[in-house]
Amino acid sequence: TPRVFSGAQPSGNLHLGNYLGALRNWVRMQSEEFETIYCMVDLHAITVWQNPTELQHATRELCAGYIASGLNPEKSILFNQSQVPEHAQLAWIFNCVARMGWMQRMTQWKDKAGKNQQNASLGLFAYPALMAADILIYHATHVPVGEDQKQHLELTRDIAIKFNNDFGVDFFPVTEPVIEGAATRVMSLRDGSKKMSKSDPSDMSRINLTDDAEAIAKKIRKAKTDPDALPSEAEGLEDRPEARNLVNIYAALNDQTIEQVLSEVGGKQFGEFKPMLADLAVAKLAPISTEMSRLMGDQAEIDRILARGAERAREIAAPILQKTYEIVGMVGAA
Ligand code: AQP
Repeated sequence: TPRVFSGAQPSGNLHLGNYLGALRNWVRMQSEEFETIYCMVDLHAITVWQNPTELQHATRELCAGYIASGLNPEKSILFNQSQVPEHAQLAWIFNCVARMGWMQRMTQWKDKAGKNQQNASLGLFAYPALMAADILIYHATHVPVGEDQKQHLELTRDIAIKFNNDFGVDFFPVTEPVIEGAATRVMSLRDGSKKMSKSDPSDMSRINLTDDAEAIAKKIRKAKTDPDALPSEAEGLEDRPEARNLVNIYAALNDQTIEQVLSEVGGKQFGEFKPMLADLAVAKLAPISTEMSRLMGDQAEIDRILARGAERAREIAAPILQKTYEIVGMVGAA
């Protein structure tokens, strides 16, 4: 069976972008057809400063968010990255395979490091090599992610290909990105040119999976829009990024196409459309948020799920790391 791997950073609250762009697809792939492995990538989170107490809380809450969204720890392997040391071990090998120039071209690096690259962590620069290790330590072939991760997945393929070439082996698979659904790039509610993200300082820019009905309604009511009515055709959304984003979110939450949505709401003002969107978002997200807080009531159970997941993950990862060491020529590996 083909193997699926993906993950999210415990660097803040899970938001609607994570849910529509990633999590929902992870749940869909949890089937007879695939073996599914989903990680909380805490080693990635610390590439920028994380308060240790908050990191612990965010990691457990992320696990609760995975389960509340529909991931089943019996069907999928759910675990925390740092509890499977093989990720960091393989990442070191990949640091030695990947080239500085490849990393320098990454748009996430450029965006997150900003103008002061000299002051960014070395880990932030090497982020994509660790991500390649996350995927390839399981020989995963399918990686469901949002649009923003496309470039990192191409780099994962480059690393696999270069490793195989350098050592004359056919060992690491070339992975396929799975970027699917109506909302592969959900934008900020405050700025239609920026993606919704955990690290945006404005909480009004995103809908968190932990938000209650009132907070969701308020954020949608205050979302940036333009003064025009909604168009009845998709072309009418061109050059209207905020309007397009809200229609897109509606379509994704309601499992409809943009065209279907516009045939129903075309001509309406935002004053009328926003409450419809808020009701829909509350209906879809409130059960997740309720389940998350229930799960967070028993942290020992979450820790048990993570420990069990790490054990199962290591059963797959350890032999692949050993084989990698052997290929590279490390004494004691074979
Ligand atoms: N806005 C989004 N729309 C669709 N998919 C998204 N993803 C993230 N944002 C959107 C997808 O969610 C998965 C987990 O990604 P992450 O943990 O890196 O989340 P983030 O919110 O992107 O986190 P940060 O800390 O705010 O990082 P930056 O700002 O650097 O992106 C991934 O599959 C991602 O594609």
